[in-house]
Amino acid sequence: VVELTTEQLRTRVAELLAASRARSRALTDAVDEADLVAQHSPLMSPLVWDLAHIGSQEELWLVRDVGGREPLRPEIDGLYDAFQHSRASRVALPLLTPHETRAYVAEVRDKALDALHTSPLAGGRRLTEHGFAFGMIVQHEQQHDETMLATHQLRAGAAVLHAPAPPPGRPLPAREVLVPAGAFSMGTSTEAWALDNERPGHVVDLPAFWIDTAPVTNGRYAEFVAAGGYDDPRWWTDAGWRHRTEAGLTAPGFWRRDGAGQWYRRRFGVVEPVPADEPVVHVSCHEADAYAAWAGKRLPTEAEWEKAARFDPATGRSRRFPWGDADPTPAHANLGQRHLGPAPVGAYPAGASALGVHQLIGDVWEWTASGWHPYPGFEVFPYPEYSQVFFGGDYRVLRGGSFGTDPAAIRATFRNWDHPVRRQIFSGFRLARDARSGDH
Ligand code: AVJ
Ligand code: FE
Repeated sequence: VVELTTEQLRTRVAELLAASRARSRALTDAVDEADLVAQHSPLMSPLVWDLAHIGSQEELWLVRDVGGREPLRPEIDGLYDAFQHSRASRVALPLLTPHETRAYVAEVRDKALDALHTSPLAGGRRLTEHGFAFGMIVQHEQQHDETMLATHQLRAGAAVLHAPAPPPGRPLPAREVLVPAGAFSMGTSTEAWALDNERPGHVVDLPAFWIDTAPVTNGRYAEFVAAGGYDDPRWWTDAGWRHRTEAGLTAPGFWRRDGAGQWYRRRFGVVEPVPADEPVVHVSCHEADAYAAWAGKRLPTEAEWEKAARFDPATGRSRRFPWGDADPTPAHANLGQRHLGPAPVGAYPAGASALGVHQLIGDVWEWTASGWHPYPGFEVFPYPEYSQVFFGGDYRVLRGGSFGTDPAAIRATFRNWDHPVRRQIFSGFRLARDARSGDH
């Protein structure tokens, strides 16, 4: 990790804040006023709520806390508190209009930049050490930008977002690799902007296991559908089968079959044939578990995922990213909404891990077998509502980020979580299996 001077750190933070705001603006300027305030799905907030909530969190942490300023509009705090109102109910609140929202977030940003230029980013409070509070707010805005992208996917009507196609796929040398038994370092105590749930770094000892070099593709997943996988309770957990039945699941989200049996998908307003070689996306954890059972494998635990991503057998060290310690570039991974979908398998050879596992970062969030729990030695920082209040709930961990995740909001230690029924997120999965003695 390169050490920056305070002035370099301020410049870097200002760039990242500007980039996240450009993304928020692109996602909200793409649609008209009626679309901004509409409820596109009961699972999602109106886009104008996300935008004002981004401003509200920035005001809370950067303007009031770090900057020590008085509230700009204290009367709106409750409207944009995610814990006070469910996503489905936000459309009925007396929200700021799109015009008021844009003025509010711009005013907050001015004051946040004042705070950036006056706050000591070293030798002061833990909250601002290495610019943590600013990094947290950059990540928060980017997380909501991914959520807004998911809202765009649920929105009916013609396409409003456009992006070039991802790079082409290439054959991989192997379908799975053996991860040797042994200890590795999981999580982090040194990554400056890592969130509380990624800490502290700790040693985890794992038996040997096999992991797929790529996420499960549409083509493979379609074989499970064609084999009657959705109608065979043998492959589903009890909770999964109940959900599959109640929700009437028959295929991944946004898939439709024509009279000739060809699968089509609707993505950001465009209908096209489902490409066989891209990672499957918009599957729930229950569907991932069912596919894995049908395929005779299982989902990796999050520890297995992280070891496959970070462990370098040549040095015994854990890397920041699969390819090494350098921040992601467009050659490493499909991130940052540069493309509006996952890339075909093999599209990012430069992003492979030391063990030869591809596309761990970007493309699709990967469901794991692990529930949402704190690491040993976990400490809340800086507030319990980010991670802690969800520990032990009905959640599964997802890893790696998607094409909709910004590089600033993903690391090989980053942990996401969601309910196992959810599939409006950009979720896919890869498979693992136990090693037997003698495997090599
Ligand atoms: C980490 C993606 C589960 O969106 O619910 C945003 C991130 N937390 N605002 C979410 C978050 C507060 C969070 N996830
Ligand atoms: Fe939030």
